Amino acid sequence: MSEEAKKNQYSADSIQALEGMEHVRMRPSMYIGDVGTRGLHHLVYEVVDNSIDEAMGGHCDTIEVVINEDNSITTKDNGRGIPVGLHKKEGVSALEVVMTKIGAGGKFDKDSYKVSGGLHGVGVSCVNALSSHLKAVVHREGKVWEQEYERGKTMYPVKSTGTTKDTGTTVTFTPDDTIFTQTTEYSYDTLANRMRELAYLNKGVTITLTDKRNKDEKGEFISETFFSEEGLKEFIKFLDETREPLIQSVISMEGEKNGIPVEVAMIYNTGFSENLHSYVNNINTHEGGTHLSGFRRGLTSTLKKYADNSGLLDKLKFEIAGDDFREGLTAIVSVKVAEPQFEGQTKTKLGNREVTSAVSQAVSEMLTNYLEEHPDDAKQIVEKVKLAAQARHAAAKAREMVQRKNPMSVGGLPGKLSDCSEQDPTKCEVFLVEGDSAGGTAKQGRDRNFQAILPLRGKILNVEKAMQHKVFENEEIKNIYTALGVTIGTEEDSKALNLEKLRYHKVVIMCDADVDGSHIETLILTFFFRYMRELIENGHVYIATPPLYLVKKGSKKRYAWDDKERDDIVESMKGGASIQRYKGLGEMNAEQLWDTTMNPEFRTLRQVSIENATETDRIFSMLMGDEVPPRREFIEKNAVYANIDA
Ligand code: 0RA
Repeated sequence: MSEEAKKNQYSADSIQALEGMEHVRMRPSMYIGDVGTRGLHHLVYEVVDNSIDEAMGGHCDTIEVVINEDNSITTKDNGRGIPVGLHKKEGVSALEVVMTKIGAGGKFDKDSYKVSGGLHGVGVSCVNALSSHLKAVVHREGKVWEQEYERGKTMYPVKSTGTTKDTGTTVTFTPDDTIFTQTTEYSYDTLANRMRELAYLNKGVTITLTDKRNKDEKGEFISETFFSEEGLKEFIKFLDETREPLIQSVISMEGEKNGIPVEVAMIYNTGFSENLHSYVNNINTHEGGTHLSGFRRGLTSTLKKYADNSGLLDKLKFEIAGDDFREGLTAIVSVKVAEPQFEGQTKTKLGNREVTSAVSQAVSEMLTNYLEEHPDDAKQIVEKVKLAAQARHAAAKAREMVQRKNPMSVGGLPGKLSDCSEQDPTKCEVFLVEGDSAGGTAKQGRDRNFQAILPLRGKILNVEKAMQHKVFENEEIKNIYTALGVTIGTEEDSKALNLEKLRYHKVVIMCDADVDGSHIETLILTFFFRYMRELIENGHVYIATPPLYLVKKGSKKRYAWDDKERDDIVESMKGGASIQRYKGLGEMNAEQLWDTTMNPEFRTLRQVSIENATETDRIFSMLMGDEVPPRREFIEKNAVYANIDA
């Protein structure tokens, strides 16, 4: 190539790179999912993932994440440092290529478990494109190198600013507020949950998180260090902390099967729910996939074989089903797959066929050994399976009742439901209201065209503590199923929720703004989380926010949702204002309820989403489970919705 041609080639490539970066800025959601809170936090995960990659390759053991005072983020690792030498094809430093070229990925070696597809693994260049400013500092080859960027555009060529004995990469970025228009404020808890999870998933790596925006009582920055020596074994204990163990030890294994690194940990508790968590390359695969199928297969076949041989199930009159082996089971499956294929609605379902048998074999070997070495535990587990099978028979009958009712016929709808007249579910809303009296007010206040009211009697069943058949037999819960028109069982999955006939696309929980109200709200959310998770995942669940105060002066009336707002209003009224505190929905008349809480023009609905299913699961079991102390501690420390980003 002539010099002239080379120059043209270079500028053509850099134009392409620029276009890539421009494209990220034009369509950020394509790369990071959304530009709300989730996307904002995703930027941090993206950079940290690269450091974790270094750690997985054995090149790094410490990662520091700092939320700076101005909500910019600094991540620092002691990996090899991003290469700074000339990138032959691009004609600039490799650092610049990694930072400004979409799809350059980062690693030039193919054998790292870098995630393609899904949300992670889009590259640090994406973070750069979506930051108003980013600075990369690399310690490598005895020198300190740096480069800065503005909205992804290089400000100056990579320069050396000093010497060093260390290696590693430090990235400081400020999310662009013209992209993240909703918020650029980082949540410490959200980041802490992810860093904790990463520490468990990558044992031996120390991850610290520091919040420079806040100081504690001692005048020190809030900071936590996450480190796990035993990985999943400790993760399981953390997840099941508030459940009563059935067996004392964690059953776990770590190894490679058919070239696929597999890690599994499981424990049985005395509860009834099944809590399976699965990860691929450190990403939580909410929708499961081939690795989870492999786990189930290995578990079922091994336990079945053991139970049959042991003769413990001889007197049982019916077949044991797969589900029976998983009651009271908490398990984590983590695999590393070189080229993962992600499928499903949220692209969190692993599709790679070869993974099923790898995991299944790993689980069989692990469990066979364990059962042989721990006959007492084995007996406990089999006894529990037997009980589960018996309970399942009772539940199947109760569930049939829920399934059989046809919600489309008016006759099938619950008597307590005041339905709306609109037939198009996308336009319809249903309010689940605590108590008959508030239900009455809501019924008068609503717009009957598109708003339906379902009053619930007092506290609904705590599903966290109830066996399945009790849940399906519960009147209030049956009413929710029939009113919503959702049934259990699809062609693919007999336990999946069928939302095809969902009658309202907005399901609004409306409770008093007091302690009792929030308890009831939590009970309903627990039910949705355990039995109708798809409803939450598809964005159908909302929480209404009734005001706390009415401030009046003469004929002037204004509502306040918190103390500050109340004080501001009182001040703006310049004396003589009276304050009424609403203790419950019942104290409002129909018109007030409509104006403040139900009218789509003025109300605020909080949409419920699941930010981190693993953490949410732990919190529900803590809040609603048996052990009181952790619950009290949690309630004292946090609001109830710490992890339900509503
Ligand atoms: C490209 C190649 C190599 C490492 C990295 C990128 C790298 C990226 C990030 C981002 C944050 N921390 C990071 N650490 C490393 C391989 C380096 C080599 O072969 O020496």
